[in-house]
Amino acid sequence: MFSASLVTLYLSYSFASEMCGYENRIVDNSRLKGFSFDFIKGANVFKCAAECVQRNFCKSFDFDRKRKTCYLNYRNVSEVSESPEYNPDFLHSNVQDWPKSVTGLCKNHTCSKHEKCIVMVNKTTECVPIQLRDLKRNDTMAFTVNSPLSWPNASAECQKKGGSLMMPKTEDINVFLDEILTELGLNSKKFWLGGTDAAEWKTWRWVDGTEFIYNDWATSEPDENVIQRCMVLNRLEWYNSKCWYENRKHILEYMETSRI
Ligand SMILES: [Ca+2]
Repeated sequence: MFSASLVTLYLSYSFASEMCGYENRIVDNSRLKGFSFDFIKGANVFKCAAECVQRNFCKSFDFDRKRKTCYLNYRNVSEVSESPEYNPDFLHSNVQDWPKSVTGLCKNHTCSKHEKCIVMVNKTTECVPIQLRDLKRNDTMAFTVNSPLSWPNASAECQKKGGSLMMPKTEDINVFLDEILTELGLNSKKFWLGGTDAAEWKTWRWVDGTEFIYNDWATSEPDENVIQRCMVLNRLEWYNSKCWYENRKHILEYMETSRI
C-alpha cells in the first residue's frame, strides 16, 4: 500500500506540468461541506483530483490548502440545495472538469460503479472494490461492516475495537449512511445498528445511553413487541428485531484517531 501511494504521488506530480490552467477547474475559498465520504492527508490538488476521478461515485472534492488534506464528496454543487460555504483555507472542484489523464496509469481504466482503480508497484492497474471501511465521515468518523453476530455480541465486539455499533443520531448522518450504502450496492441488506430498548421497554436509547431525538423508523415500527428489543437497518429503514439473530452483519462506527 505504501509503495502504491508513492507511485500515485509521483504520478500526480509528474502530471502537474500537463495540468496547467487548472485554475479554471476550481472555485477558490470555497467548500461543499457535509457530503464527504473519504479524506486523504498529505495531498495536493492533483492528487485530490486523481483520487476523485478514480472512484466512480466521487462527484467533487474540497482541498484544504493549509492542512494539505482533500475531502472527496459523493455529491456536486448542482445536486444539493446547500451552497458551498466561504472558507479561505479551501478550494472546491467538480470531478467532471478534470480529464481522466490526471489519474496517470488509470486513465484507460473503466472500473465499475463500486470499484476504484489503483496503480500497483509494478505499474499495472487494477480495479478494487470500494468498501464501507474505506469511507470516513468528516475528519474522524469511520465505518466498517463486520461479520455476522447476534446484537449483544456485535455490540461487545465493537466496544472491544474502540468504537460502537453505528448510531445514526441525526438526519445528516442517517442520510449519509443511506446514500453510501446505496452507492455501494448494500441498500437491500440488513445491518445491526446501535439502538436498543433493553433497559426500559419502549424507551429507545443509543448504546452510549442517549435517548433518540431524530428517528427513521419504518412505518408501524418499532412495533410494541416485547421480544424485539434491538435495532436493525433493513432496506435503509429502522426496525426493532429480536436480538439473537446470529446471521446479521453490523456496522461499526469509530473515531479514526482511536482506530486499533
Ligand atoms: Ca419490528
